[in-house]
Amino acid sequence: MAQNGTTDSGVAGGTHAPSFPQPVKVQEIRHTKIFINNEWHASSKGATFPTLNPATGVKICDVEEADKAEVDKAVQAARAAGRSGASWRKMDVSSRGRLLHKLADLVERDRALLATLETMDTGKPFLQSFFIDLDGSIKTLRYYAGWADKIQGRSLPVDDSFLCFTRHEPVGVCGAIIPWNFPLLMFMWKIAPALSCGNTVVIKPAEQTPLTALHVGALIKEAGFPPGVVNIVPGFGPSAGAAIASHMDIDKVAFTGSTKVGQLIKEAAAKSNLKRVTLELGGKNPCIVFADSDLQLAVAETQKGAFYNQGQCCTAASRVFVEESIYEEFVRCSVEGAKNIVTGDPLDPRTSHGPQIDQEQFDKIMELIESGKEEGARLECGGKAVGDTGLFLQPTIFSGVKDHMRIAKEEIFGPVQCIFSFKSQQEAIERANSTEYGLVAAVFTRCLDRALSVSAALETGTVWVNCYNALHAQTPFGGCKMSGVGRELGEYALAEYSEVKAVTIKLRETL
Ligand code: NAD
Ligand code: NW8
Repeated sequence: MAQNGTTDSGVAGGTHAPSFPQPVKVQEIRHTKIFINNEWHASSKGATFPTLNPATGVKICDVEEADKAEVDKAVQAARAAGRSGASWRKMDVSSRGRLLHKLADLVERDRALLATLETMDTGKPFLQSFFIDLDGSIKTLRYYAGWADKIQGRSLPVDDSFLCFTRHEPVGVCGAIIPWNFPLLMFMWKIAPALSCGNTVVIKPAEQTPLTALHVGALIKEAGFPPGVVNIVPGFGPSAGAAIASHMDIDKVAFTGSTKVGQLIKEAAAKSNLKRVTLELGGKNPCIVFADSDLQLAVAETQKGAFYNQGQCCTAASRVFVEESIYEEFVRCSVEGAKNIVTGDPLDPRTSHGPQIDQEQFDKIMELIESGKEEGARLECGGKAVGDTGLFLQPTIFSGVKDHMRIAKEEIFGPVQCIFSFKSQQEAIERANSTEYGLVAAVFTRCLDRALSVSAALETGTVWVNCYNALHAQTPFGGCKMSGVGRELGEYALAEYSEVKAVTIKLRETL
């Protein structure tokens, strides 16, 4: 399976002693229980669920299953921890920042272990876990640590008889429901801004990937966060997840996952207590490659965009529009690049492409690949399983894709790149925008004016110019249209986790 002997570009190169980090030998998974009030709890109804390694199909361990009863308990703990007078609320705000930095220190200390657990649970290549997921997690914690003592209200001019000012207060108990594609990173994207603003949290990891979140539970306790500030409820969507979305005593819910479940979350929030909702949903993200672009760069970045994390990214570059005059060359170079991707054991440092997360996702992707063939797209490479465990899939490229085909319209969430041809800038923009999604887009061109005008015309929350997946803790991330509601990361995310209170004081006339 792994074409051992070849190395992935850059990271694992070198013939001497390995200079890259190594996975940790995990003898036993230490944290498999429900984390409430800084204590580990068993399921009240005695239920557990297995978490599997998608690279081998072998069970890693069983995890205690949280259900509505545990969510209720977690919400009570979070409510008590966030009450005025509780230590979390009385704490000097810069100490909140210190705690987030301390947590970042502990994540750095356990970096290799966390990267190993992430790779075992998701199948993503170890070096990607180590360098991307862990790096992003640590940066997110440190970025919001820095905000903790800089979240300020304003004083507002009215007239001499009033003093008006705003206070940016915590929203209260924040629920979070996260997916399996970036389990640790999404955990940090949710808890870091929430805690920086002084909230408390009840968070549910995805049932496929609970392990890194639970390890971080132990680190949260070790860092010294007061009990109840963060509570982790591993469990399933329709039970524990739905209990969060419809809870009468949760003030806000942040969700990342499918559009279908996003709709359920917003509906449950509306029907229960009108809790605030932020949603980070899917995408059918367009890239527009103009003939004047750096072709090798455009090929490499769109390829990374399509296949990164086995295509299991909300940001996956699944529609690549290429200007007619360079179309053939672009397809040829893309196919050449795809054939060099090394599929194999995710713990092997040479691997750059691992398995899909589970059988259900694998089958859904294969079905869409079949539909692409049937509808007349040209399969340039891939399209088949690798090896015999069932979950490894070759990087797949379709050319000659037409806008009406299912592969052009539906989110695939797998390693499938669809390449289209276009004639004019206006046509490319219109076709890029003709989707109900609006998460990210990319433009490849050497012309500054074109880059700016096309960026303005694209209906997405992010536009990358001559790059892809360029995420930073400082930069807001989120979707337009059916890709979501609200923004994560950056200063903008603070608004999603604070309630603005206006205080107006009538002054006695003294003049
Ligand atoms: P999902 O939306 O079902 O799962 C995401 C999270 O929501 C998980 O924690 C899950 O337990 C929870 N959940 C599921 N049903 C729920 C409910 N009724 N109420 C509350 N919470 C619920 O996603 P999935 O089934 O794992 O994947 C299906 C598709 O979703 C994928 O093929 C892909 O298109 C999309 N997806 C998107 C992202 C993203 O980052 N935007 C991540 C994962 C999956
Ligand atoms: C937060 C995230 C990042 C970061 C770097 C590189 C490649 C891909 C991703 C990524 C702070 C700092 C850096 C990526 C992550 C999440 C999604 C898609 C791509 N994130 N990165 Cl959903």
